[in-house]
Amino acid sequence: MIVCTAIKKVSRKCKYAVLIGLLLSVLAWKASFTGDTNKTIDDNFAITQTEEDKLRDELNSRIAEASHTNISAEKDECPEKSPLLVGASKLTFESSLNLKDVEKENKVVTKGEYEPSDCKARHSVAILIPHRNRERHLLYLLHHLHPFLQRQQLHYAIYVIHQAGDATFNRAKLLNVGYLEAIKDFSWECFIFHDVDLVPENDHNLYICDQQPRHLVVGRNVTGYKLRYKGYFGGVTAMTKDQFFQVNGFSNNYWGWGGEDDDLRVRVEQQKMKIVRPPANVARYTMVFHKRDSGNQVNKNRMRLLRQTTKMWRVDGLNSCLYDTLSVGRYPLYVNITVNIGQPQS
Ligand code: UD2
Ligand code: MN
Repeated sequence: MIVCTAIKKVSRKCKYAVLIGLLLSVLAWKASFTGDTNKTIDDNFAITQTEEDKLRDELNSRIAEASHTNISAEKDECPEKSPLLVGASKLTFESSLNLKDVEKENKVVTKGEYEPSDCKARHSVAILIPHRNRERHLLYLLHHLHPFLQRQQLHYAIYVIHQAGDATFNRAKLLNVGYLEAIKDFSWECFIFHDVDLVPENDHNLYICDQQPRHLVVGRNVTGYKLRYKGYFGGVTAMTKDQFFQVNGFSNNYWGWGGEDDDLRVRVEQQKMKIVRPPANVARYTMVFHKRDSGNQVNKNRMRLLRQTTKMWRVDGLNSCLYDTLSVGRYPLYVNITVNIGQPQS
């Protein structure tokens, strides 16, 4: 939609340029004739001096209008640090909350996408959320995440990648699908891979990418806000389009719970990238309580798969991610991609 507005502006400007061009050539042509010939032309074209003046005035006012529109369209870049940040927030999870209310609170979001109206965002970020049967968690996340991202003055879109059917869940493959589908919409430079049940508590935890892959969950309420273990890379991570491409994305072979986040860490470290984290006092999340979902039992193969990552990463990832997109719904607050990703082999 943003692209469309830009195209409309450019094509309007082109029309004015063509009009001016035409007028100038008519004037030049007229100037090259004198006396009687001039009169003949006037008669033929029936353009009188008054009409010519009127036309010129009209054009001038159109040009003035166009350049005015242009000035207001060229926004200044947003400040390096958003003045809208508030720091730690007290999160609420009201059981009475519903989607219509959250939509009403976020009228500035169109088809899951937002950009600041008063300045040009410094970052374009796609948020990818793997999902099945967690509607309530999704609602809480949308409720908190939209204003959170707006306070960070980002250009962003939220994509929910919904696994169709009831085969074993595959978080990592859904995130690969999200990446491949989102880059068809826009050249997002940064991707946030985001669990549906993790709500950020502090808006100084910036949803942007860096020279190195970023892990945004240092602590969660349920683990006393401590890092689970040194190489922990689960929950919410931020990688640029190029970083994720360089590691060939996630493995597609982790069906069920666990291991896929460690596999991504191995890929990242193998490319000599180093995981960085925001300070512990801001990288804090509330995880909405849940039990292990049916269809997402512990993946017993995960240790075996992890031992093969350094051999397999080249042939297992974005370049081998096969799926059928069943539908793409552009809802007010997110883009929903429902996808058939198949089932585990064996
Ligand atoms: C941890 C990691 C998570 C992932 C997982 C192992 C943290 C904070 N998170 O989460 O990133 O590595 O372990 O796979 O450490 N989901 C559904 N429907 C389902 C099952 C899963 O939508 O039926 C999605 C949802 O986005 C959920 C995510 O997958 O947040 C991870 O699953 P989980 O929340 O059951 O696993 P958890 O909390 O142990
Ligand atoms: Mn969880």
